Amino acid sequence: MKYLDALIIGAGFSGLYQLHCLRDKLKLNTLVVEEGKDIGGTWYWNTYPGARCDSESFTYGFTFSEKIFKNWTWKERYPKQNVILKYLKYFSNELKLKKNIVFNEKVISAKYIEKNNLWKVQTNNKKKYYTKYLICAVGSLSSINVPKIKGINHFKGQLHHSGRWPRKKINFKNKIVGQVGTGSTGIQIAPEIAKRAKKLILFQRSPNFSIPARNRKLTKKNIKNYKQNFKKLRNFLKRTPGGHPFEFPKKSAFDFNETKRNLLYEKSWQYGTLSFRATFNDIVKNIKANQTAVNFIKSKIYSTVKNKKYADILTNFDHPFTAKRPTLNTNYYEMFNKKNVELVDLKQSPIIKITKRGIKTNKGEYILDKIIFATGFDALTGSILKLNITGKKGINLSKFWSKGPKSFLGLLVPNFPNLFIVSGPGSPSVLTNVPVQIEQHVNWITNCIKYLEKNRKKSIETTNLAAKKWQKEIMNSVKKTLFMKAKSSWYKGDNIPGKPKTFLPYPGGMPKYKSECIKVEKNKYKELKIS
Ligand code: N01
Repeated sequence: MKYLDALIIGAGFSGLYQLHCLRDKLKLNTLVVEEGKDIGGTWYWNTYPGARCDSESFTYGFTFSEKIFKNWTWKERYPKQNVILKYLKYFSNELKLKKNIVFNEKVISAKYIEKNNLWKVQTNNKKKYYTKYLICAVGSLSSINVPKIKGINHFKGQLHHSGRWPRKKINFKNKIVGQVGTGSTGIQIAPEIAKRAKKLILFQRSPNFSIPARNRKLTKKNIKNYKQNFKKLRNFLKRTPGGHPFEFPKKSAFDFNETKRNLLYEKSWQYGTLSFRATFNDIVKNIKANQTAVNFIKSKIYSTVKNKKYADILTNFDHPFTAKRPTLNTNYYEMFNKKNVELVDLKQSPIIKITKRGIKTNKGEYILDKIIFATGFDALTGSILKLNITGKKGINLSKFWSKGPKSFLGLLVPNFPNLFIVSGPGSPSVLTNVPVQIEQHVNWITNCIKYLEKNRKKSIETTNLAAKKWQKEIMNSVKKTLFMKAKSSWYKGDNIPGKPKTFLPYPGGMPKYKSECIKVEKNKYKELKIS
């Protein structure tokens, strides 16, 4: 049994920075409990072939310390999974974080003991911790979604989910591989598997929009430039809606004739990065402007993919561009010109079951050596609810969120005093370049705890009213976007059977969100309950 000031669950980006802030700035007795064998969070688990971040490397890290920022050098435009892990190890070594982290320990429950104002946290190793503050830093995309397909346990070959990729290298040589899922992950894995396997059969349920990443080595000039402009870059990232190094222009798609518009799209297409969506200011909010982007992307797919049937399947979009998370790719569309790649349209021929030998659709059985599920996550709420958290009066979080997550700013939950969530539902989280949002969140939590400690307060809790108002703000903000026009998306919880259907992240942009957070802090948390 151990008594702590603060216990943080998870040793990814958020847990590591939160540990530094609470331990080193506030001098609190702090511990991180991590399920994995090492630090990294998302980047510890997602080791699948081709795993790389879609954010540009020089923006994908912490900016609170100029020294830490400048002493690390990103060498490619987009960082590979193992490079991000190296970066986090560098970060952790610089701040000597590991000594306050326990690994291989999974939190199985957390219960608020009202009479002592303490959280009792239990782990799978039968360890018990008592802590004043409990911080969930479990990541938005951690709880994997393995679809419940009939017969899944009967398959005799190997079956892997991208989010729990084995550490041991998998041999694809001479193998027939089936891959289910064509989101950000699937679009990264497939071209890598196609290079190595005898055959790749890709099972697509819905096509996703994908823009060429155009990864490259950073030149010495690029590196010097981003380091020299550290302060400017930091301020810029914090000012933009998504924490990315691009802004939306003033011009609408309709300020140009079709020829000029397509020339501008072509320029963005050649440039790569997630900034394609910012070619014009109205792509993400006006359905007609959006359609011009859709038409351009479709024309690119048709000019790349030689097999017309495949091009038709890949362009059969059921959502506007950006209504679901748009993806970046390296040779994804080009891959369909390879002889060893087959595309199966699950809209035409749905999977009936998994057999001993492979995948059976209503058009026949595909014999496979391996199946890869790139089927995503129970996003934003899944990893938090798995912790089995019980607040005041025995209220269980799963029950309290049974109709969707209720929180204030995604940070605090009514009935759950001194529980803080980093990048949780109700915060901009997955709609941003996540480390930028994490830094803002952790700073807010740290200031809040500092206030409580300085004023010798026992606890802080949000009210139901504040949570309701925030939920209303989320719903009002989402109306100004195209997100709800996606038939099915994990942003709305559609991918998990039985999950409440509600828009999960805050879509109003980081500057607006941040100003709300600052208001609460400046107001000395008056709209919250402090005792
Ligand atoms: O997961 P997804 P992901 N039968 O949920 C399909 C971040 N990320 O791991 O679209 C058949 O997006 C599903 O089909 P449909 C990023 O934020 C970032 O790819 O629901 N298919 C879809 O094609 C991203 O958005 C990076 O019809 C089934 C796919 O599986 C988030 O993580 C890299 C199915 C799931 O796509 C999640 O991405 C990777 C079924 N039963 C991830 N169930 C970078 O920064 C699901 N699917 C690069």
